[in-house]
Amino acid sequence: MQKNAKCVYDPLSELMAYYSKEKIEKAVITEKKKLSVEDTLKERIVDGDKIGIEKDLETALKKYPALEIINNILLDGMKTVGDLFGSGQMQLPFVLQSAECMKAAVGYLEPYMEKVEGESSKGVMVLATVKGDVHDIGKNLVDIILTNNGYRVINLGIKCPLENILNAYTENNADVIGMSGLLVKSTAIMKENLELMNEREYEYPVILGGAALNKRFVEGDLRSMYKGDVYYANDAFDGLKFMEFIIEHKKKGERPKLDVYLDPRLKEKKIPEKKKDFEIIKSDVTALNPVPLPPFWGSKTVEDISLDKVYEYINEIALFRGSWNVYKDRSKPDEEYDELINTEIIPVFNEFKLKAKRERLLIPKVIYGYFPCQSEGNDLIIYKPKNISDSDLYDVWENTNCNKFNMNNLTEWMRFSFPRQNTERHLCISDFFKAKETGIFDVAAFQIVTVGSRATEYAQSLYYENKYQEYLYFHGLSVETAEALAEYWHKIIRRELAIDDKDSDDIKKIFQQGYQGSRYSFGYPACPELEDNKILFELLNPERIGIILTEEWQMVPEQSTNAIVCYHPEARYFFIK
Ligand code: B1M
Repeated sequence: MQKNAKCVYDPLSELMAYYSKEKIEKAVITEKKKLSVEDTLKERIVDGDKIGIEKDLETALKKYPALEIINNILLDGMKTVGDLFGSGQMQLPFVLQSAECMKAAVGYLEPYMEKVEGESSKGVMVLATVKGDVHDIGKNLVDIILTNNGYRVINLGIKCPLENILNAYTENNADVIGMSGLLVKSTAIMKENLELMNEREYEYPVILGGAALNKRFVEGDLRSMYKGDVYYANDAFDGLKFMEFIIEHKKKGERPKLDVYLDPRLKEKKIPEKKKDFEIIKSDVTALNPVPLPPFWGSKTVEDISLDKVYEYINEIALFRGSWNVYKDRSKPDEEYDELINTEIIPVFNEFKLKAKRERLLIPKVIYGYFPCQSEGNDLIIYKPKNISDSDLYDVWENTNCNKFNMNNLTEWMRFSFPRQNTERHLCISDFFKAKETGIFDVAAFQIVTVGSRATEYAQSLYYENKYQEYLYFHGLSVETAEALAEYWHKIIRRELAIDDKDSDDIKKIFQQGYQGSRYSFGYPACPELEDNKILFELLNPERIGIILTEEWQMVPEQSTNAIVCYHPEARYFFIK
């Protein structure tokens, strides 16, 4: 039997119920209605109401075998949950609450079933985040939704080589392969995996999902090259929809007829003429700007940072909509959404912030520094003092006369090569720094921030304890706190460079670059190469605050982010196409 099958008291549900007048009223109505046990159980699943569900399950067991309760009653409830989610009437955190309830109910019924491994499931998916990618949550959400809709999921975890996926597929007599990944590079890995499967003449059905994918790439390009069937899932419920579709056809012994997706916009789109080499021009970014003087050169670590201060920089829209997936339904009045945010979401937000602080689940740490630099074409050269010892290098460079840098006392240390736009303003990050030929030394700031490994461990523990809703809430809070720390530290850097007089007083405007300069994270559109993390790590040595780099250039702990900070007044976000 599952550890948490007995459901007595759940503080989070209690808290949410406390704030959810609507639910309390509903509970009273339900009581009055005296529903049948079948309807009561269904309603419990839809409401995610697991406390005391054993009593109803006991009643149902007098009428039906356990497996029938699962297949005919509980799964029916989950189907309603899926429909409500699909039509925008139910938000992801509440879907997860339902899934938790489903898991607890199934856990309770398990001892009553004669279990033959795999026999009771509707189908089997082998699911993994692909090689080189450490993102967990998207894949885990897919696992939760499929598992609690009657499918068996073999979750192989992150950074998974194709060989492991194929072995698990055979060993478990699976029906579908599911691959997930958040990085742009992961889309290439997925393609490579399908090519290898072609070579070996495997035609297994494959569902792909993750932020860097899109329908045109998967159901256009990949579908036309892969000999088996491949589907693009935009979210976890799409994954469920395709799983159902595949199994349905498999049962009938037929292969579905699938169209190759053609992007309608492509028909009209004119292919831009490629610029000839001599036409590639430098941008018109001014070089007349004054260079600010940083308070120190070199780098330092900062560990005693107030979490409350960091919380002030959390972008609530990114957290509520992006990470927690609580969206506005356009067909409904704004007031309804505001009510949901104020009565359900904000109290949860406040509760989790307190919990993280009280239990030291999020520990902000920063490493940052200011370095003399010059640009050379698309390159940014970072200098260090000549003859500096290794032990002094990764520290504040004491006794460095800030005003007297010249080629006699500096030597080239690192070099970033940034790409340049081949349209629009032909921008390149290096344009925001003084060119080498001017003889002037400029200042580049770099920062790496983290909220620590305890955040990852705690999020994982919630997932393994089947506390799905808390998992989503806490994971979202932890990643958005890392992002908030980056925003906060960028503010400190602007203050230290004395350019913060341009800062907006409105935090929402700060999130839209309401300040002078720009913070560019490696892997984002203006500097898309994740490999640049390697140079940054040599520059700052963030192992000093417990951050390491994987061989695929991702940072561990997961809740970490880095950036180059440009103070130049014309530095704004831009895209390299
Ligand atoms: Co960053 N990040 N991030 N980030 N981040 C991305 C992933 C990025 C795409 C943003 C962008 O460029 N627009 C970009 C990667 C681009 C690239 O590959 N070059 C990026 C980058 C560059 C980075 C850093 C490298 C930046 C830096 O510091 N230099 C850095 C790396 C961190 C590290 O190494 N540890 C970084 C850091 C961070 C934060 C820590 C601040 C934070 C957390 C990251 C994390 O989750 N581990 C963060 C966030 C929040 C994002 C975005 C905005 C959101 C990611 C997320 O958590 N989504 C993201 C951009 C975006 O997605 N719009 C971005 C919520 C999650 C539940 O969704 O995993 O997509 P997702 O799963 C969904 C669906 O995709 C689908 O269902 C799920 C649920 O509905 N799905 C499937 C997924 N798999 C499926 C499989 C299926 C079916 C459906 O069937 C098999």
